[in-house]
Amino acid sequence: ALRGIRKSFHGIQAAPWPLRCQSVSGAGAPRWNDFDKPEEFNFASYVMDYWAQMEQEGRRGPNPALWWVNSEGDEVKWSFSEVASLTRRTANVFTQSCGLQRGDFLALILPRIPEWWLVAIGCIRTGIVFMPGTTQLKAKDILYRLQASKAKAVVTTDTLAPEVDSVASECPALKAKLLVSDHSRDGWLDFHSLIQSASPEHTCIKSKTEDPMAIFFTSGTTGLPKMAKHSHSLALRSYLPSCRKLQQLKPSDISWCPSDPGWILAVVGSLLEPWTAGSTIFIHSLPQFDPKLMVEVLSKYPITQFLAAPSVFRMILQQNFTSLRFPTLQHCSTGGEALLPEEQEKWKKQTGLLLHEIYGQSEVGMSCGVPRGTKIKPGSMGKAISPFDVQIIDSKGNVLPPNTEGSIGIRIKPTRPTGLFMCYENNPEKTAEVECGDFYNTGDRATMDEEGYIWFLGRDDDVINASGYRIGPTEVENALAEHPAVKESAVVSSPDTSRGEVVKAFIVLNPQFLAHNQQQLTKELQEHVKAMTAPYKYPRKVEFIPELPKTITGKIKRNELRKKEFGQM
Ligand code: BCO
Repeated sequence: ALRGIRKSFHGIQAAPWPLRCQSVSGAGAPRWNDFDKPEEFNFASYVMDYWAQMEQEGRRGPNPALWWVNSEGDEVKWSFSEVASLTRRTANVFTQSCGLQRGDFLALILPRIPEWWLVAIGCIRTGIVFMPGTTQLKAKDILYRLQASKAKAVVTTDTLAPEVDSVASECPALKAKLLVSDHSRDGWLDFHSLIQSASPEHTCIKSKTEDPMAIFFTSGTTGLPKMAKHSHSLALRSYLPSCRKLQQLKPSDISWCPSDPGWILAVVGSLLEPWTAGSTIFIHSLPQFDPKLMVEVLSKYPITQFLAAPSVFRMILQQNFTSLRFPTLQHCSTGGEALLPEEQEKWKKQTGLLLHEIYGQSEVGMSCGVPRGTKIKPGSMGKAISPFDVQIIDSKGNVLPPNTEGSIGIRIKPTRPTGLFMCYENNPEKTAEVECGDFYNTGDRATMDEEGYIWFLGRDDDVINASGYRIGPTEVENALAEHPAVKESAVVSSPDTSRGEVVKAFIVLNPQFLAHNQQQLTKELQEHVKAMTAPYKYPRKVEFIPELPKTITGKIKRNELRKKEFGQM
């Protein structure tokens, strides 16, 4: 793909940008306070075009806006002007070559390649709602996403194009398939050649802050993933003073968030936050996770800020490096799952750097955290980030006193805060289910101390958080049910020293499989799940049992199995 990028984009210069920016406040001097909600906001025109203009006026340093590398020594560096120009071309590809319109949904399933950033910003310029998805998705996952959203377009690479093709006939709404590749494929539009011939002139839409911008699929205890719909206020939030205080990114920063771009952690940490500040987004292709490679990258490149899930830090620490000193790294943040106090301590001892926790969800972006320079209480995920009013609530939405266990709630009445998701698309029942009095109920359990620091305890449902992935047990159980050996199964969370938690499946076998070698069967079932659905969900632990614990009405007692795993029974 990189050869294609070089070939296609070589010689494309940013068009001179007429001074058409709606805001010149940028992230250095936001003109809004945390509670303002301007009627209009568009990240492309307010942020990207602002920094392009700053560059053209010589008011931003020489660092690129985007710096992409891989392990083969290939590199792409784009200035803000180049990104602005390329994303205007991308916007024209969507509206002119693909016939897409404002409000259409587009599935964005790309690995860590520069085109991901072009597509996301191209969507924002045109008002097309982008739906990021991890490249681990399988045909069935893609089918569900395309059907549930009635997506009009999909953008992906050679690896997933066959999976899309295998289900496309069942997706009547899908009218454009865009391929990011050096090769052509029947029925697919070639992103690189279209972008080359597209005009670099495009007028960004004037989006209302509350117009939809992105959708994230997120798992629950039951059913298929829900579509958490976000408005442009997700991007506006990065612009507000409280968010700017969190990492305190500056134009001279080089920021690396290696999270898969299918997750909101990457959308916020590797798009909205750094570019709002005019920083460089650093991207490594990372086809496979490798803690040694990550250490090499942090040592080799002048990265100043690093944001990753706790499992990444944990797995780096477990390599037992003799030295972990990074010459330019100044600030580390982590979010997506719980971090243990001893892990924080170990990171500090080995690197000399503090590890700042962030708490968020697909529905809320980042809602709590430890802003740079403020007190860290190891084991706590920090305090609420304004304008979110985060409280610990009971099941009726009453605010609980300090140090009392309850659910983490975000106040939505009388005013829904900037940055909180709009709703679960096409699912008013599920949207209503998570409303609890005046609060959005995150489903996470915690306590809050007298200073407002929040201490995470776990989920209040059966959702599993394995190495930062939110996994619904029924998604795994449904995949297992399609294997002939499985009579029934119950999937729960189980503790793990590397991943915090892992997926564990308790399986009752069909009689004809009882005599099979259990080790072999375990492997076979794991591979089966990896083939049926996104492999990160596969059960890393499997136990065969004669029967599942059930209530009198026949409901599986997952709670009982989970408690056993955590030694609580
Ligand atoms: O461990 P195994 O080798 O047995 O299996 C791995 C992969 O090898 C395998 N796999 C991947 N692609 C495959 C495949 N198998 C078949 N076909 C494919 N195409 O599946 C397993 C995937 O597990 P993994 O993703 O956990 O892999 P890995 O390499 O162990 O990565 C470790 C981590 C820590 C890098 C990874 O778990 C990770 O990225 N975790 C963080 C997730 C994250 O960013 N979460 C944030 C969500 S957003 C949020 O929480 C809101 C916060 C503001």
